[in-house]
Amino acid sequence: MDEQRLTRVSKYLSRHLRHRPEGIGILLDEHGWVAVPVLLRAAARHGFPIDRAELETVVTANDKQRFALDRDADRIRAQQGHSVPVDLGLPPREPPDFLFHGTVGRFLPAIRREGLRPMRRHAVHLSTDRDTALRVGARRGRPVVLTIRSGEMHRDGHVFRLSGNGVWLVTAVPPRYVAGGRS
Ligand code: HQG
Repeated sequence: MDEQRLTRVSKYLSRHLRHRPEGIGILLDEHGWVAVPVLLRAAARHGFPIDRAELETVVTANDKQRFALDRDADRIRAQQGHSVPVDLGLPPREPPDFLFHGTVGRFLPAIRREGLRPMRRHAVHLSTDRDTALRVGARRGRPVVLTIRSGEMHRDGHVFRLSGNGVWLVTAVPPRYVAGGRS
């Protein structure tokens, strides 16, 4: 499976497992899962045939481990990043003292004013290292990395969860925990 096909299938799955299941007529269960044969049939019916082997390759080879199969490989879901309501069932976890968020300069005035908001997703995404945050920010322009005082947030009662692919999730970050911008 070449790189281009891998990316195309990954984008297609992200779209329908995170944002628009109804676009191909599938229903995600409350935890975000859909049966693999149901997904494959729906994709084929909507002009994007994917075979089972390709699906498994996309799950295992995905650069960010965006998708997970359940234990018996019967069902698939996106590990995070949803805009449709799903309960990923992730337990609360104590975060490290500092986490990082990648964004761009044009959002800084609003972020300073109101903190980080999840926008169209369910949660604000934070990473454990600056490099990942830089890459996330760079999707939108010249990246700025914000340092988040996550340890302090946690001590103040904010609930953090860690997705299956290593992204820290929190409902929002009030402005006082945003330590500083750095290009
Ligand atoms: C910004 C990709 C104004 C926030 C990435 C971000 C990540 C505000 C944008 C994952 C704001 C939301 C998530 C406020 C936050 N005012 N702007 N108060 N609060 N923002 O895409 O973190 O490839 O929903 O800084 O790699 O950029 O899809 O979030 O710029 O892991 O798997 O609003 O998506 O992963 O954008 O990216 P997003 P994100 P995938």
